[in-house]
Amino acid sequence: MIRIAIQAKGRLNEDSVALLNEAGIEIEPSKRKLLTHALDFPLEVLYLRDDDIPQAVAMGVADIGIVGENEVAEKGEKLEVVHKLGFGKCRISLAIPKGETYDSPSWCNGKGVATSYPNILKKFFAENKIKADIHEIAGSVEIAPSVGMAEGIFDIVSSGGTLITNGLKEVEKVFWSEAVLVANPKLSAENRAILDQLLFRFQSVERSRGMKYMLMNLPCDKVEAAAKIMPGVKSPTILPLQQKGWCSMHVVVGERELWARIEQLKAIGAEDILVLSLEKMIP
Ligand code: PRT
Ligand code: ZN
Repeated sequence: MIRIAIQAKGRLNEDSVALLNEAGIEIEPSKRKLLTHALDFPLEVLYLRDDDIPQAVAMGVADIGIVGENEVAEKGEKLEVVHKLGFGKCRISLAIPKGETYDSPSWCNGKGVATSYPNILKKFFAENKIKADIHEIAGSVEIAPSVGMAEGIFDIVSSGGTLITNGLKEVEKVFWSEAVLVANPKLSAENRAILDQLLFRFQSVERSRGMKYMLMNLPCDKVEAAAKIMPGVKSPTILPLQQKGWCSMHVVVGERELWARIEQLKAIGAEDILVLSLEKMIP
């Protein structure tokens, strides 16, 4: 049995639960409980605040966890980052009142900067040889300049809307983050095997994202040309139609290139094109 720590509520909770579900792992929906069991996989789910996940995994209270790279870097615990998960993308940036002129981090010299990420900020200041005051606050960092608590802020940004609403501008993008799967570096061999299984499922889910399954009819003498346009994963599947001289071609394709490829295929005589959604891709 492996124990995973995920965020109890907040920005990463929904995507973390969805990822487990898509990997075929049903977890009891009750969030009133701190600990729940997966129904058909040797997994327990521990719901925590995101700030507590790095330490919980480092201490072995949980074996693995899903948390933002920002928390991993800030807490500095000894963790193995197993895999990037592609959601919860954001950055930690320096922002200052929009009327200020800024040309380098030296703007911060002698000033106060409010943040929930003092360690990452300390490192940024050290790298840029800045001497400034770090005001650590737990939340609502973006209001610090307007209430006179600090001159600048160092906080998470995703769309940038919150900065604009608070009359601030982003002047340095310092740290890029997304949700990651982390593990205790001293997992038992049994739990390492379960982690590998879980990772394999996560990767299969990722692989199928944005992929479509496509079928079309085309004259058999166009199959070679069509396979050049749509090489598929290994190569296309070709089946004969009952109508002589016609074939059916099946292929997996990325959604982004779909329309361009369809134009090319139609130009060489493909017809009756079907595009279906794809649930899992197992290599
Ligand atoms: O209760 P708990 O401690 O678990 O949650 P929390 O309130 O500390 O964290 P939460 O749920 O807000 O965020 C969890 C994680 O999501 C963060 O640690 C990041 O890894 C990631 N993440 C991704 C974000 C954002 N995007 C984000 N936009 N975390 C916070 N924000 C904030 C941002 O600071 C701003 O105040 O959301 C606001 C909106 O951002 P804009 O730029 O889109 O306006
Ligand atoms: Zn938090």
